[in-house]
Amino acid sequence: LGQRPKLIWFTGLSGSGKSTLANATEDALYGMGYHTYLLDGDNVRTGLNKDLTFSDKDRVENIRRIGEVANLMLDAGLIVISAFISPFISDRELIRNLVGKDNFLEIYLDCPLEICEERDVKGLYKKARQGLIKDLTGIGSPYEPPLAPFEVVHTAEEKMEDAVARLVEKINKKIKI
Ligand code: GGZ
Repeated sequence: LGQRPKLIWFTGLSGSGKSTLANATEDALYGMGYHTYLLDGDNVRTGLNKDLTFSDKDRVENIRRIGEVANLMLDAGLIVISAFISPFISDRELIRNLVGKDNFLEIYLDCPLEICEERDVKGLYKKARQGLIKDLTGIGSPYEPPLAPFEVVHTAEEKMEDAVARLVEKINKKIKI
């Protein structure tokens, strides 16, 4: 394959735009001829990880398994894109070390909690405020932002198309041969 395998790791709060941006980034890279695969909650938390909850312990296991699967996909030569909250620095560092520092492109979707809460696509924040969900990230469970990500997107400020164009240009430099 004419590509250098990389793991493009989106991290951020629920509602920060991970799925949207990850999907658009995958579409763009696929359109450029790259062989990609997108891992997200829709295909992982419903299948491989359907036994896991949102306790700290299960989030750690969720991310560990995703890292191992992504690592196999890198072995197969793919450009792997992932979109999980992945709230803990230590778990993301484990994956960085697992796949190799140069292969891990961490992208932080920096979006104020208030904005994520306003968007509340699935009504999870409302439920958390009502006390119906105890462990929602940002309310009852912590989120630890990356200290030195490959790239940051301020999703409340930047237009999605602009962010995708910027990301794709920067990613392309790392994956092209
Ligand atoms: C966080 C939750 C929770 C709780 C359900 N905390 O925005 P969404 O809805 O569509 O995506 C979120 C998804 C988070 O799963 P991850 O596997 O990415 O999380 S982690 O990396 O922390 O393991 C959210 C939904 O699941 N969701 N309950 N309590 N997100």
